[in-house]
Amino acid sequence: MIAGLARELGFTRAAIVPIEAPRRHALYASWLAAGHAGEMAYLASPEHTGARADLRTLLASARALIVVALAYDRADPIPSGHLVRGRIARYARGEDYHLVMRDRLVLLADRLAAALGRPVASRPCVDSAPVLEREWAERGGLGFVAKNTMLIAPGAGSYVVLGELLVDAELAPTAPDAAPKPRCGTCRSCLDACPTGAFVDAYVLDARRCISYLTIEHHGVIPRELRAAIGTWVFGCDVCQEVCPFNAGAGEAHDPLLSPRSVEHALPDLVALAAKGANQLRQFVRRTALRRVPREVLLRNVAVALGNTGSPDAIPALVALLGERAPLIRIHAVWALGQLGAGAILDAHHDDDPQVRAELASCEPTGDRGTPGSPRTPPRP
Ligand code: B12
Ligand code: SF4
Ligand code: SF4
Repeated sequence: MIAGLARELGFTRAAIVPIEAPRRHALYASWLAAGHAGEMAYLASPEHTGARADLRTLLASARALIVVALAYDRADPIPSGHLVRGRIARYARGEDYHLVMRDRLVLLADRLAAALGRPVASRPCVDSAPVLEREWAERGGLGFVAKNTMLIAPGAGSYVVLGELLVDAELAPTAPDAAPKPRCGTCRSCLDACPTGAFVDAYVLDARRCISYLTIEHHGVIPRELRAAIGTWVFGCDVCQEVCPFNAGAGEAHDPLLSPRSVEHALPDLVALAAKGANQLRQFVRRTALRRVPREVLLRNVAVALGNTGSPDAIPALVALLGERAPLIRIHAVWALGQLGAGAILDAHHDDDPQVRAELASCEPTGDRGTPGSPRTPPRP
């Protein structure tokens, strides 16, 4: 019944899991203890760690957990023109999946109540809710947790987002509770391809080095030694999924709401993005996951990406960013201009902010900066 209701609502996969203790909570705790969560302090709060250990903390009357996966668009649109373009992670190119997922889970609860002929107490969970989402998806048989830590649903691949619905209805589990079978074999493509070397080991990611963390969760100055490796990602990163053989091919049908809203929401013209004022940017990010970062953080990311394009066409946009009020943006614009060999411009820039001045001082002196448009590639960390 649940599978049918979920399919009607557009979910790619759905399963029912009994309310039990998770098996990987100790791994989660050791990940936190190692400091791999960086500044995501909420993950270590007693409310979060407690609720992740016991689903009933979220709904005391819970009798079953419905886990779902929703596929998003994996195809890159084909842009026209020869603009300097950045990249936005695939999950963030369309309607914010948090909104889509929550709405669907609420509908699923309504349909379940109608099918059972009685009211159902429920609690939808997605992403920021204190739930070990990948473990429950694996326990429900939706797929397996892979070396890149992604839940891979064979057939659909890893380009799926997860959600859960706790319900007070007694529902029969849909998957045999067998031990999950990792299917990566000897492959380690994702671990080797990660541009910032964020994997400590298979199955263990140090978020502090992950481009997704650096461009979305971390709102301060990006460590200098990681900036070049970020490449042209301005929000999130898909490299460890792009190289995965389980993502080869077209995949299964995805939700149309999760398709890129426009080419600019997938492969944005960085010069145009850098020039957007507050209102234009608000419009651009409306109802997308991009709205989760403040303007200065997005423009910080755009500055880094412009610096990594190696294109002289990026220089005027970066000069304009030097006029931004937020020192965070100016710091990264200075770095980016240094990458593009625009030493004369930096020599002429005077700044009142001590952090921006420190960034200017850490750029090499004029003469060593090369000619504009000839980027220096710093050594990999
Ligand atoms: C914090 C967080 C991040 C952090 C840390 C990610 C990480 N790998 O830990 C950062 C900001 C880096 C991040 C990045 C991304 N995220 Co995120 N993130 C989360 C969040 C909120 C918590 C994850 C967490 O608890 N991490 C701590 C680790 C220890 O737990 P875990 O990821 O569940 O890992 C399990 C395995 O590693 C396993 N494990 C450990 N050792 C071993 C050993 C073996 C043999 C096995 C089999 C398993 C295993 O146990 C762990 C506990 O279950 C979840 C939502 C949620 N509530 O769960 C979304 C979530 C994981 N993120 C998601 C997405 C889409 C992404 C990105 C793809 C976004 C992007 N394109 O930029 C990247 C992917 C990077 C990556 N390779 O993980 C999706 C993943 C969907 C999927 N198919 O797996 C989730 C589930 C959100 C959602 N609702 O869909 N994310
Ligand atoms: S999302 Fe990018 S930076 Fe993060 S682990 Fe995967 S490849 Fe590395
Ligand atoms: S790239 Fe290879 S090792 Fe990495 S998740 Fe995919 S199959 Fe597993």
